[in-house]
Amino acid sequence: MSEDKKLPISRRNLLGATAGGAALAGAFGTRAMLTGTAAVGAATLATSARAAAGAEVAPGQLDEYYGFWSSGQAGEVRILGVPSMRELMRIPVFNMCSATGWGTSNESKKILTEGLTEKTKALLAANGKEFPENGDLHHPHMSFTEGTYDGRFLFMNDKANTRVARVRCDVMKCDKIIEIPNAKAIHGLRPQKWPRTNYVFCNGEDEVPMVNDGQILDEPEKYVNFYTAVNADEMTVAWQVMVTGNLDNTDCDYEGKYAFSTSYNSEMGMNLSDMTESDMDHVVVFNIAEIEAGIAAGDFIELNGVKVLDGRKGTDNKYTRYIPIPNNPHGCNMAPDKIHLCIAGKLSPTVSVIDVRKLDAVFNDGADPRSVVVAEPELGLGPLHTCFDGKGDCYTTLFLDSQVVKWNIEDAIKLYNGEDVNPIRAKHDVHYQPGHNSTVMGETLEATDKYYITMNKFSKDRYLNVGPLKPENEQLFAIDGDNMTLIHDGPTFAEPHDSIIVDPTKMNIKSIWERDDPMWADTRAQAEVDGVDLDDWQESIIRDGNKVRVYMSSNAPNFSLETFTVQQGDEVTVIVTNLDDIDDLTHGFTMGNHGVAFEVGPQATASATFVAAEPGVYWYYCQWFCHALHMEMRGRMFVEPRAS
Ligand code: K7E
Ligand code: CUA
Ligand code: CA
Repeated sequence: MSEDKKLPISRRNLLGATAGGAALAGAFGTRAMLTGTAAVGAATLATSARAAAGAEVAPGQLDEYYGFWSSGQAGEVRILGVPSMRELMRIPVFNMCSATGWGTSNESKKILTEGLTEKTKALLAANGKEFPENGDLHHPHMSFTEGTYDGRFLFMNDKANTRVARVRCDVMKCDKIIEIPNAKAIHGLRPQKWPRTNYVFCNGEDEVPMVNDGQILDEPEKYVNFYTAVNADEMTVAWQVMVTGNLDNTDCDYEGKYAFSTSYNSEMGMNLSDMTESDMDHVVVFNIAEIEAGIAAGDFIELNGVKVLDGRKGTDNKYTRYIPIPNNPHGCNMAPDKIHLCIAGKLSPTVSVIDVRKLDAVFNDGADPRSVVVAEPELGLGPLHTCFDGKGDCYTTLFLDSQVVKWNIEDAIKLYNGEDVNPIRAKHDVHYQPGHNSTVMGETLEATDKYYITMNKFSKDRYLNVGPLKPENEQLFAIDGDNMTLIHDGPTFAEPHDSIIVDPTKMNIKSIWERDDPMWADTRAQAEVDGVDLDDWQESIIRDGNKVRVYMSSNAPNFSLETFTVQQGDEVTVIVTNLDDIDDLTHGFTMGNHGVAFEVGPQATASATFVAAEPGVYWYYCQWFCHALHMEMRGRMFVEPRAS
């Protein structure tokens, strides 16, 4: 290569073929490298290390664990096998899905629209939409019973449109989505851990006027923020607490007493310099029993149908306490020792450790809020999130350092008390800029030291160039013993934001739908009115004014209707019931040129409605490969010209 054709300096050029920021760090001696493995090229390491760690998943072999992944601005949940990291399924939630018809089928549209406020419905209608077609899904978390996952539901937030959704784990489909009134930009979300998930705690990130009707605009001193408890069984808002400052991430204890939320904008600043002005922000602590007593005593205002309590700073209230924490804190993670809450400092290189047993005194005896902080170790630059191995060690991501730091809570407490100990056990480079991280069952009382996943925001020059938009990157480590061994390193599409890793023994997943599943209860009720038996072979075309309901069954490789005829301008609803009851035999229904396609799983019923606006012959077909004669599984819709 001639001098003038030299590539620009990049990590790859600097290091040769096996990229690794680890080697870079080692070569320049800028970071404490406490593990021996990190300096080896990541790609070669992963293959051999996987075998050594006993984490090989041969073709056809099942993974040890389920991983439930968020997808950030892609709006869906993904199911991965851990440790193979094979993507097993995608669950559309806040996005539109071409494959499954989420956002197109009547069943999904009902879920996407019914939980919206009237104001949002009107706003969307003015923009030609029935529901938001995007979402920003950050935090997927499973329902709990007595401190561990119970396999019933997953809950997740949509920051973009202030929503909370629930996924049924028996069929891995979303069954409820609600918009949270009053709050703006639901970000942090956690299910109650004890005694069970009666509440899903979630918080708005953005501050707005208490009544946001345009009367107050650029008067930030009149803005508030709302902490919300959703009734997890009914998917309704149980209560809200108004707070001072914004709210970022949330978690709760293992006793059902307290919930917590970080605030990076205690300043109530409206621009970057104002939001980062103060050395200390805070964590808000919510006292669940006092809030419930306040509701019972009528100490609330009703705002857009929600009971709202006043927990603002400076008011003499029993509902909240504000614990000063340095500096724009982010992650909020309750340790499985039931005692320690870890607050990541973000702009501060520290993690603040709160002993939740000391909170009673702050609420009841006026103890200094800072007295609950029992350790504040300096761990590195940009601490964002912490996860746990169940043995007293923590893993905290360092965004700016592109590292994970393993550290010990008890030693951090000793250091805080003046003892000469180093709580840091190891630092390991990750590629690059990690956000969330997870261990197996790590946010439950059954946390393990089995695997550790780090979800990194940048892949930079790590993969073949795919254009200006690069993939993100995630890395899986085996963490049993004292080592961290990299066993997977791979790109992901936007955005591996957060994940949980779940023991399959917690799950109870169906392989075939129940015929009377509530997902299509409305359709079943309509079929009864129409005199159609959804459980039997169907060839019924019901006309109801200009509405036409077309009932058909599928049985590989046939639809029960090879043709049906409607009139130009009819509103046509096609209802397909898949009478196949064989594992993995999904059909679909795609109506050509009408923007209609949906999945019909074994024993499921699904439907979509469209207007047959233009006369002609239109083919419909099954879009899920179901049989050797799958291509032949098709039929014609005749649209007769309107009689003039
Ligand atoms: Cu979970 Cu990014 Cu939404 Cu941290 S937040 S990274
Ligand atoms: Cu049925 Cu393809
Ligand atoms: Ca701040």
